[in-house]
Amino acid sequence: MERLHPSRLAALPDHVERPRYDRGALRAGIVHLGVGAFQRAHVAVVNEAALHASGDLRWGTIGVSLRQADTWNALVPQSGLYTVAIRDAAADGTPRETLQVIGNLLDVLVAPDDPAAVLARLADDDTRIVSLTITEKGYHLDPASGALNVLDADIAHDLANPTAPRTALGFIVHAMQLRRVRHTTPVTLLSCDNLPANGDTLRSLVRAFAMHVDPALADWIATHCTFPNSMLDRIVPRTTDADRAAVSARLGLTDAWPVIGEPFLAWAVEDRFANGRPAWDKGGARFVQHAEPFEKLKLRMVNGGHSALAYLGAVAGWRTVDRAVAMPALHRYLETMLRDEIAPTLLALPGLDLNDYRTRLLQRFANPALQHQTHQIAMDGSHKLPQRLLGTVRDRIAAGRPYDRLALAIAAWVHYLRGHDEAGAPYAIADPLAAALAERLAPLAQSVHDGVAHFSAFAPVFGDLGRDPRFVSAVARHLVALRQRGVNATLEAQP
Ligand code: CS2
Repeated sequence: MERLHPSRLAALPDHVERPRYDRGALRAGIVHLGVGAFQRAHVAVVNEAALHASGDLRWGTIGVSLRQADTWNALVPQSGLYTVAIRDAAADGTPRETLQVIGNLLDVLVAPDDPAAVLARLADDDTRIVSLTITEKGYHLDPASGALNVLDADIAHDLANPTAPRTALGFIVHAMQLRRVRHTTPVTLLSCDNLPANGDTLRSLVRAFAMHVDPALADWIATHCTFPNSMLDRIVPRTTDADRAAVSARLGLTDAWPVIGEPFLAWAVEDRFANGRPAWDKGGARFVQHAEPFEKLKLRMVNGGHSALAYLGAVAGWRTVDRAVAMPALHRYLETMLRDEIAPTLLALPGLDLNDYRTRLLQRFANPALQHQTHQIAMDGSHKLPQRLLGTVRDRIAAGRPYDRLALAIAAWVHYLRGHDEAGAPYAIADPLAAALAERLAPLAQSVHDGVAHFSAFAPVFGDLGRDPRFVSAVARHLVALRQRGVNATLEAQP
């Protein structure tokens, strides 16, 4: 089969959507750091719709891979084209899929191979928006406080190496220095990651880093850059070789790296752009004044629900999200936790019916066409749990309300960290703090209660929550149940 390529678009089957704008005239107004599956199945899809609807050709994207050349290898021979496959199942279970070839990714840069090219791009006058999907751990922050981790080896490296940084923060700050000395135009720095107040967080991390470089630079950034907060939502599982083969067969052309997503898409972004923006509202985004209520809703319901389900499911051997949520005891547990413990902590959003939102969310999790792996969601728990579950627990404690099911989800994380499922099958713990977590877990061998107390005294993740004896007891009680009775029986015993 021939490769997907601009010269072969006419050969695609009619049902495949494709770029209808003049790709040759597209300028690169956006540089996206972390050009992974999520950006390609979400941000780029919205951007594509905006290009079609507005015809404003300033908003092509240069993608940057911060670590590996795999995206470059796959997409450069395709001149940046790739397919988004949106999948679900009809009411009778028949799988459905729509395919769209996306054209707004103009090039991919691999940061470790050519950091100078990335810096030059970020400093270019054409670059009006720098967006990021670098995952939680990509921010090199202390997960509980959100402060820059100045002890981090990569951050230390980047402070000392302005021409060859490794981290997104290093690239951004050193590129802003170039913009400053060249009097380049203002730029929007847009975090699209699952962090609370992601824009404010990015701003304070950039500022902390810039202060180490040059306080005058920190001031320049404060006056020339904006950092809108945003909430993005779409479930995007990792692409498998079977996905590549199936999508390529339907295209009649080989796509080395299509991305898979669910039909649902949401994006609420604060309308504070320093130097223009695409008409993303034409593609399903919503420009808002304050993103916080949207973000809390999403981080706590979608991601909190996901993480709870992922740890319980992975330990029980339920490998995919749809399989796990089909287990009656887990479904009931999740529904109750979302309704009774999470929803009451959310901020009011006019027009939002939380019951509908929850029902829809459980349907999204049940999508059988995604095959979303519980182990994929389970990774990096130390950087996810603070905003997904622990903040909710804190709010429940402050309100004097029960949080028993949330405590069970946290116990499931601790249980997951033992590194094998209930059938004894081992798995690796993928987490930047894995070594520290393992050390913290050691006392569990002697006493569950003392072990959980020691574990939850780990301030980078738990902040001061570990000092609450009732929290410690609740997590310990659930952990004993999970160890002794297993996941399913523990869930079945939930009131
Ligand atoms: C998931 C998210 O992998 C994970 O941790 O919870 O990627 C989730 O699928 C998205 O945030 C949904 O918008």
